[in-house]
Amino acid sequence: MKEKLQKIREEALERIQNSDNLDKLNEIKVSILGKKGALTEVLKGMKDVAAEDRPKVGQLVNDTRAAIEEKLEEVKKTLADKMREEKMKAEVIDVTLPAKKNNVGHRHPNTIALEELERIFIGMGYEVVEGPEVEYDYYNFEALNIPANHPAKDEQDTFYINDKIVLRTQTSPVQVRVMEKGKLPIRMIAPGRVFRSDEVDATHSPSFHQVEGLVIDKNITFSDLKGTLAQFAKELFGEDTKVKFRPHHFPFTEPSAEMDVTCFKCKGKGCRMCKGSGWIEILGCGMVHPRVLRMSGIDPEEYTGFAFGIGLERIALLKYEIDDMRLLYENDVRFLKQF
Ligand code: 2U9
Repeated sequence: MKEKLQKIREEALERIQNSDNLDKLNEIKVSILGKKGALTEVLKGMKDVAAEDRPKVGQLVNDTRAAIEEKLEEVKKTLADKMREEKMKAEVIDVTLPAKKNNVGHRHPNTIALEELERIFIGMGYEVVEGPEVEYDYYNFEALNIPANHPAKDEQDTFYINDKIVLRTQTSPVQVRVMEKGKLPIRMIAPGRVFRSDEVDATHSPSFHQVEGLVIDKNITFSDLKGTLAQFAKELFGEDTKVKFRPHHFPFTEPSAEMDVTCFKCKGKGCRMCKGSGWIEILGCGMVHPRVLRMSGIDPEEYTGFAFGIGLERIALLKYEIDDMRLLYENDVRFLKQF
């Protein structure tokens, strides 16, 4: 028995010592100390040992087990240390490598232009109000003095949901809804998406954005309109920007005008940007038509107002010298990351 234990011990210690990974070490442990392990088999044979020898043999078995366990622990620690060291070596960080480039998102040119317009008008005391994109025909046309036979109402120009509901063709319905509430004076801008049944090309899209403005108070005159929009143009395009107003026609304003600014690229000399004229058209405007005021419950004898409409994409294209509106809708990252 003694020799047998001695043999188990020697063999085990040697195998443990030679084991080169933790899995193998565990296999060895099971093969010696496990249920069917060599040492366990010896223990099972204890019943055949003479009673007087049992304490001695028992002691020997315990010593053998302790020696093996101690060796197992020792080698396990050595192997774990070795593995950790190898892992550390493999994972060494080269701090001289160039840093990984993080892609940062960019604001869309429309968003940049909108935030700029909002900043300017908020600075002048205007409120920003939004409203529904799906509108009643009444708010989109009738309340704005656009008659039933007006070409804008044609199915060619307007997306109809049914005979009473449309996709708004302008953000003016938002202003009508504010006027109806009856809280005066009004100083507001209504930015948002609008829809027109246009073919897509470099300057048209079936869905684009407007920023419309409305001011209503006692004694508002065309001078207020001119002063406000001239100041707006200076803030948007630079202090040396001049404006001019050309007579125009809109059903919802009377008189109506279009406003041009001196070309910010050539300062009025004439270039490709302004098609040689020195002027660039940027918005439509006018004094709110008395019928529009009356329809929303405002007395045109007591209150007057002015309104304007700006195409947001037009401002973005001009400011960033982009020559095709379609680039604004494709959302190609290579295009967007320039802004
Ligand atoms: C109310 C009364 C009047 C809004 C106005 C324009 C002139 C205008 C165009 C600019 C470029 C549309 O996007 S565009 O094609 N808009 O020229 N819009 S006055 O007038 C209003 C609005 C609301 C109650």
